[in-house]
Amino acid sequence: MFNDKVVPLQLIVIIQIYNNMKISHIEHLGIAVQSIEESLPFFTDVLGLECYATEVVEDQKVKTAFLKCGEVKLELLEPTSPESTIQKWLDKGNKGVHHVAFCIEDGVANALAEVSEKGIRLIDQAPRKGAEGLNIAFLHPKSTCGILTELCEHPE
Ligand code: CMX
Repeated sequence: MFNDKVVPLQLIVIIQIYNNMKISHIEHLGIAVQSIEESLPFFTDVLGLECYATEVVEDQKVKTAFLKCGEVKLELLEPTSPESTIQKWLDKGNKGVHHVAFCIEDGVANALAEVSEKGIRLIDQAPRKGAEGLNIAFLHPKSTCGILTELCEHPE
């Protein structure tokens, strides 16, 4: 039988184990655009941000352009195919912020196991490679307050 002082301490330890995931910052905001070429001048010429890289992510059927805004990046996403999830999202009349990506300090795989345990619907069952070589995994917006959520980590 635990006494009054020991029980709360044990509860704290259990809560800390259960809330293991550590988010250091928002890694990037994914912004869907029909054309990077047409959209980029707003971000560079009006907001004064620097586009430091572009990359085609074949398996996601997107072309990306990255801009730095302090510690947070903006990732412009242009569909490269009618089958792209981005094209489908745009075709439904959506545009602008498409997803929010959080940087996980202690492993996307651990975070996936933890959020899955908490009832969150996973899109990716395991981390995979994303743009800029990050390990990434998406959570379904239907279980994340309507926000398509990406967990990511820099590879070791
Ligand atoms: N934000 C919020 N809700 C979204 C969404 C988004 N970006 N995309 C889709 N949804 C919602 C839809 O509105 C829809 O809701 P309703 O049923 O109420 O209408 C529901 O999710 C299902 O959407 P859908 O149009 O039927 O699309 P799918 O189920 O085929 O796909 C999703 C949705 C999120 C599973 C798919 O887009 C996905 O797997 N996304 C992760 C990968 C990705 O986005 N890749 C592109 C970026 C790559 C990169 O950053 O490198």
